[in-house]
Amino acid sequence: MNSLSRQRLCVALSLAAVSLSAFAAEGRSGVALKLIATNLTAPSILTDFDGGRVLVAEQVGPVHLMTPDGQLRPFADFTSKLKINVGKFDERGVLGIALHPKFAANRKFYVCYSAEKRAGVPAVWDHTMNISEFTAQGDSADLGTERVVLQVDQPYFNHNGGRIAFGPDGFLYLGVGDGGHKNDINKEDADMARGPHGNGQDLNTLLGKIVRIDVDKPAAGKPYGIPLDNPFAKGGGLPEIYAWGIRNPWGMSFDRGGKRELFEVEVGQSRWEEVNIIVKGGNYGWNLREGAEWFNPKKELAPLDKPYFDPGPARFVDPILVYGNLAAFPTNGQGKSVTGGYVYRGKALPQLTGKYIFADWSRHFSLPQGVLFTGTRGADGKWTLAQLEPESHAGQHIAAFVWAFGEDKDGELYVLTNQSGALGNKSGKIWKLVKSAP
Ligand SMILES: [Ca+2]
Repeated sequence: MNSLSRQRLCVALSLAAVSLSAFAAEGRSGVALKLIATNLTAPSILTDFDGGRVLVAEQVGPVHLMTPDGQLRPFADFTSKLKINVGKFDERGVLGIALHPKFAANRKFYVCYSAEKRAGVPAVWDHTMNISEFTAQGDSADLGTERVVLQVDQPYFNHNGGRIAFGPDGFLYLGVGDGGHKNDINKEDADMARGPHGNGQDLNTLLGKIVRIDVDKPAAGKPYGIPLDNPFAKGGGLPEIYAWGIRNPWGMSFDRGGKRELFEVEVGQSRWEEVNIIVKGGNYGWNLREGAEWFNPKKELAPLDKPYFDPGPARFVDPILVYGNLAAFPTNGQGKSVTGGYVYRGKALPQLTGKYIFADWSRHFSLPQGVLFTGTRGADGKWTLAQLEPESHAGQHIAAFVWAFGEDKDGELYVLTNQSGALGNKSGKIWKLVKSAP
């Protein structure tokens, strides 16, 4: 291991050793979770719509308009368009929604969802992820207005990513997972039909990438255009690629303040959960690196002391934060699967301003034990992790699976949860982060 890698490893391990009780000792958070809506399955998206209302999507298909007091009315229903196992654990479904930057004028919005395989996809592959444009009419959307913008074929049901967001540059960003199964490597030689994998470092697939496209200027026979300064706009890789080395981006959002940075989280394999700031042309390491370690794709709990294969002159972008996965660190780990959130820019909770608010899905695969976190950038640019312990839900977890976060027009944040960790019942809830009672 070279000295730089050793230094990174030490940073990562020291972060993992910080105990939850140490965070709690910092005192009251001043934050509470206020229950806004119930009776949902797995609420996967909450995003601003208009007139103080937000769009709320359930991963299993229904999309609602929600008023500030939690009243829901139907907006659209993707149920019939999905390939999904309702009732089971599933990473497919309605995965991303973003309004066009000029939505007020053109009423266009974009949805990323898991569809049946398109023609020509090998039979052994699982599904096709569609990113489609729709046009709202009043307070509902006719799915017949669909214009498919981009399709990504998926070999497995898991690691889809599918979060989408418009950047301050007006382009649409999409996080795509590595294709699934595990380790970004084929599970056995007999299964080579799903590819040799190594998708994260392969610049000729959109799997394992952050993608950036221009939905307003279709060009070169495609339903979208390529921003001129995309890293491979002139060759060397697929022109849609903005950043690579990505595993499973379950969370991607632009900071609405500061430098408008793009925050992304990487659900890890077995040892490290990550938070990244995505930069153009950045290589985020997967599957050569997990967190700050050299990853071993053949034995995921045993990191290597050198890269699994020679990355050549590749330079990797370090995560801004990591925490240990309980699978590898049963005493010092802090969760199982990171859920991305937002940089807080609202007014109600000034103590959170500028912090990245996110979560771990649950400390237990079958029990609801999600944990909220803050990431804080220090004066030296380094980030520190702390548990965010709502006074309404004191303790090591909030007694729910944390499916997603949402943000309204005021920059206030919402936590989207359910009690099953699967897509089966109506235990899903929406909570707003509010000031706690004095
Ligand atoms: Ca990484």
